[in-house]
Amino acid sequence: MSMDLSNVSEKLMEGKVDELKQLTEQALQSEVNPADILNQGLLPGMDAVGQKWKDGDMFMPEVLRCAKAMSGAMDILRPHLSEGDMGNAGTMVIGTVAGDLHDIGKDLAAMMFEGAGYKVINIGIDQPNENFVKAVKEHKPNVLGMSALLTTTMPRMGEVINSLKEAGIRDQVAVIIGGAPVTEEFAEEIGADLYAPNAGGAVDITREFFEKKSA
Ligand code: B1M
Repeated sequence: MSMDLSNVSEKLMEGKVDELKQLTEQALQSEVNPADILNQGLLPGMDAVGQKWKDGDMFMPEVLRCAKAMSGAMDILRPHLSEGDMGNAGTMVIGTVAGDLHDIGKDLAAMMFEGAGYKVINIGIDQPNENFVKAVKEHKPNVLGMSALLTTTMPRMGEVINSLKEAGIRDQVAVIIGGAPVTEEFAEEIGADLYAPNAGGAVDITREFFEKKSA
């Protein structure tokens, strides 16, 4: 069933946690395609939040509230997405590097990948280098995502890549990095495969990467 999902985006942008949950449940009960709820409701809402935040039209407490609303809606939607009509794009392990407690951008990226059909193993914040390597060995993902928000913790990303090489598993996984201080140049410097300035773009460039690889 099709439905105008702009109210889903609006409730998300207003950070209405409970109302957004109710709306998501109602949409599912009305047999709206779960992928549409995500792609036409939640993700455009979250994109708009990101833009407002960038433009200085929204402040951190509001952004946190919106992320909480997104997360609550995703808890309801997730079982329907994994069962349903979104293909299994692969597996992703994602985490924030050691010494770094920032998780909002990392969780947004995790949600975007989940929405794009990835099975996402989110190992959390402040993860020692060896935990990334351990998770790659254990879950055999095709994508490893790392997030860093501090200039002092960015070097951990290169160290993880070196540890993957030492473990002989670097070639098994595409490494994507992101976070406010991270740049394309830095990604090249440390030998990451991909860099994304935002969580939504991360999914697109990963998709392109695998398409080129298999062409
Ligand atoms: Co922190 N903090 N913080 N902080 N904090 C920053 C990052 C800072 C820029 C603020 C500032 O000084 N202007 C600064 C870093 C300076 C630097 O190193 N360059 C800073 C600092 C200094 C600190 C502390 C050291 C402060 C202190 O204690 N003196 C401390 C460090 C703690 C630690 O980590 N060890 C600290 C603590 C905290 C809080 C705990 C209070 C809180 C974090 C809460 C949480 O995450 N649960 C916090 C916050 C909220 C911020 C700011 C204000 C906002 C970060 C955020 O969530 N942004 C931040 C200032 C800023 O960024 N303007 C700041 C929203 C989020 C959606 O954006 O994470 O960039 P972001 O994610 C983006 C992209 O980067 C990208 O996608 C998202 C958009 O779609 N992205 C990826 C991120 N990860 C990705 C991964 C990908 C792909 C894309 O693929 C894997």
